Amino acid sequence: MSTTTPLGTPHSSHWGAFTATTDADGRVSVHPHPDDPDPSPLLGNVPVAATPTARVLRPHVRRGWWEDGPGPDERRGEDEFIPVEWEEVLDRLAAEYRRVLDEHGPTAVFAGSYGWASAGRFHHAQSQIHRFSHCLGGAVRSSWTYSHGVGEVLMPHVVGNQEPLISPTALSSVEAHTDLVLAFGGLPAKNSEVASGGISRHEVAGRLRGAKARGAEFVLVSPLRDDLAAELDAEWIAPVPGTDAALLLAMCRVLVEEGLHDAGFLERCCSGSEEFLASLDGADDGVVKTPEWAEPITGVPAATIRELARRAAAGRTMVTVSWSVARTRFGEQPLWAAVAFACLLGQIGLPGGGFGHGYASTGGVGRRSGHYPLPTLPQFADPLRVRIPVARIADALLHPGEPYEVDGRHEVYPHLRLVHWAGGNPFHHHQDLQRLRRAFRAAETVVVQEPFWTTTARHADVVLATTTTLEREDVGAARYDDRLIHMGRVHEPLGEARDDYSVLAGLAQRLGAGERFTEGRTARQWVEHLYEEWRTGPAARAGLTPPPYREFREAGEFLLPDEPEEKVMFASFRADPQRFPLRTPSGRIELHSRTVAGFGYDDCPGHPVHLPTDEAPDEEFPLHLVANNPATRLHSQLDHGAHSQAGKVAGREPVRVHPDDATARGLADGQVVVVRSRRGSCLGGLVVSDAVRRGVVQMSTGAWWDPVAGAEAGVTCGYGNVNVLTRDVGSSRLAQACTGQHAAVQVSAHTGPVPRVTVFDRPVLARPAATPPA
Ligand SMILES: Nc1nc2c(c(=O)[nH]1)N[C@H]1C(S)=C(S)[C@@H](COP(=O)(O)OP(=O)(O)OC[C@H]3O[C@@H](n4cnc5c(=O)[nH]c(N)nc54)[C@H](O)[C@@H]3O)O[C@H]1N2
Ligand SMILES: Nc1nc2c(c(=O)[nH]1)N[C@H]1C(S)=C(S)[C@@H](COP(=O)(O)OP(=O)(O)OC[C@H]3O[C@@H](n4cnc5c(=O)[nH]c(N)nc54)[C@H](O)[C@@H]3O)O[C@H]1N2
Ligand SMILES: [Mo]
Repeated sequence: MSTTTPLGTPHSSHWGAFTATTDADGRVSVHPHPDDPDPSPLLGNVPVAATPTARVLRPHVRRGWWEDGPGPDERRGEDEFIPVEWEEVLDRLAAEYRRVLDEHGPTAVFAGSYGWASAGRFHHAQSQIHRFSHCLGGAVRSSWTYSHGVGEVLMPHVVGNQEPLISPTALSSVEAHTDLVLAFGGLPAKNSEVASGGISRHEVAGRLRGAKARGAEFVLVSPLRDDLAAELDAEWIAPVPGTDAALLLAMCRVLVEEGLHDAGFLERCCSGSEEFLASLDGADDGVVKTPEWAEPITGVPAATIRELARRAAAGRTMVTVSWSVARTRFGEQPLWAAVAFACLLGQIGLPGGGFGHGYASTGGVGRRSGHYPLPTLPQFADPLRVRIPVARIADALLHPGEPYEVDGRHEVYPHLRLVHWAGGNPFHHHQDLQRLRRAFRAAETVVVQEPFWTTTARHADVVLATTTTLEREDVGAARYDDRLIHMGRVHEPLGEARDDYSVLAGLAQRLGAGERFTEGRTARQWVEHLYEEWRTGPAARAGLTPPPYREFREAGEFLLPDEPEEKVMFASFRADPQRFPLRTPSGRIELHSRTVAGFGYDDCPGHPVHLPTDEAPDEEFPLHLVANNPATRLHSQLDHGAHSQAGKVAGREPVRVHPDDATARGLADGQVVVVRSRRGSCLGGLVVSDAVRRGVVQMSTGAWWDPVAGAEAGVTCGYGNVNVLTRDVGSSRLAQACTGQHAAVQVSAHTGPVPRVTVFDRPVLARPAATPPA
């Protein structure tokens, strides 16, 4: 049942809207949305989803769990799988849920289930699993994100909310008004291809081009030259990774020393500037934060630092910090230092000026501010409200009952026994994967709903075969996008795959919550219901006039009007700080926060400082790894797709190093190398490039972890999952956020046979067991 226009079936993904056509042999082709000025090549990964490659085609259980029952198990991740019938696996899983809930209560269940899943408002996996667990009395969930976990915790202390990372000043305002875009971590074109929930018009590149055409200048501060499009002719400053705070503090001091700062703005709109300015003169540590002080730390000449500060003060400047710069150890500091620098410039609240956190980190940031409501699946209230910081999952599993600190609170990890994931891939996204494997082995039961045999699915006891979006009908929409897309069904589900909704409905029904979870609707009825509720309720109240569902389905989309005004972040606060105070204790921007200072954290004091990383390169691991988000796919999704595979080098994830570092190690372009860190090692395919700062190695996330091939080669991953190298430690006690962006590594030639990549093969299947144990 789908609307199929002559162009094909309208559909949507996190990396773009498209139409899909199917040929006589069932092969799917995708065609970008006709209104998209800059479609993403990531669309090229989609067709493989419709083939059986790497798909979970029916439910499976791990042999040890099926035969010996739940419990911590060293075989988890290496055991055989048994194909089973849906009804028997749901019966058995419901019994296990019952056991855990009856014996230990809902705090023994973890259903945080972090991950991007897929576009689509109803079938969104996290919404489904959260609704499901709320129906059962709740489960432990996670707070914040891997993306911008530092900003989510820090920004409320500094500016009173999360606006700088969710909806900063519109990019159109930057296009029209900014003289200098000062981009820490760059504005990588690759990242703006993606926006959570979908993006039907890719506009970032065009906006930046427009700014340049008007005469705006760009400075790229990043270890990688290609973090900003070459056409923007940026000046490239490449500091040592993890030293941006030192650079910014020195730039702050130059402004003050030379009288280039806006004392009036500090006076009217900021609090704690006395403490902050005194710290620049060494009040805390006796060290004056001059450019000469910053030069040996950052590797950027003092004269360049001084010049950069003056240039920023000479016109309308937008200071932007990518999310990645904070996805690091002590990542609170560069972000807070950038806010302080923008305060000294005094342009916050003016068109095209001030600061933003995450422009181009996705295509949605600065695009729209989310003015119009969207259809939304009600999740009920969380009756439990027990959360762990999202990137502390392995700590929680390994250290039940132990204390930890976060954002001024003393907390205790719950004892998690049943782990249930739908729509995320922790064996891609988490750090130190060998440690995560130990953590998953400590659980009693692991349930994973997945369309694909990801490494996470391979570490489960129960693998529930899930449909992809191509196999179901939904409404696609995102708060930063300008249309609702009717996502039609492109093909029948492969094998016995079921929608997350139907899987969870089956489980809820066995646990006595079926009626509450489903409200008596089929998936198809729910999609129409969500749309109609929205159409006649919030949409109508917002002055929108969308057509009835049937017409929407025929048309394939509904266009949202432009937002009434172009957003300038903190404009009203700037105009009248008394009348429109920020939601900070002082009502102003806090350059020094008494609240944060009161926590007494040496890893995040009360104002921005430079804290040297405790994962600094040394003799054994002399190179800085930058583990950024991948250009050729979204995270680990569809790594077996054509576009992602075309980007591999020697069949592995590419590893980029500077020519000098390659020569020093006798390495040549295209060869298979081993990248090692204190945690593990992985193979990769070498790319020698002067777009990388000397001393830096760049390897993107998202290659599936292949421990099998890796073991044969004497390494921890034979295919190139960078997270076997990264360190599992929080940013600080403040945010406890993901720090996966950096690690200290060494690169050397791989000697000996190159193992076959096995991660897209089906796992070892055991013959069906005669009878499951009672
Ligand atoms: N070292 C390092 N690590 C990082 C980062 C980094 O910068 N450096 N970045 C981090 C960031 S910012 C993020 S956001 C995370 C991303 O981490 P994730 O969001 O976990 O990564 P994805 O690969 O998108 O995982 C989504 C999974 O959901 C599955 N899926 C898709 N649709 C459906 C569906 O409808 N139902 C179900 N049940 N499953 C579905 C996909 O097959 C895939 O396995 O990674 C983080 N990891
Ligand atoms: N194609 C594609 N797009 C994506 C994603 C994807 O997987 N694929 N993932 C999406 C998601 S979930 C997110 S959260 C965003 C992530 O958005 P970001 O976090 O902004 O992206 P990254 O690619 O991780 O990092 C951007 C750049 O920061 C630079 N950088 C790293 N360390 C430092 C440092 O210490 N100092 C400075 N100055 N620069 C540094 C690196 O050179 C890196 O290329 O991307 C989104 N967009
Ligand atoms: Mo992210």
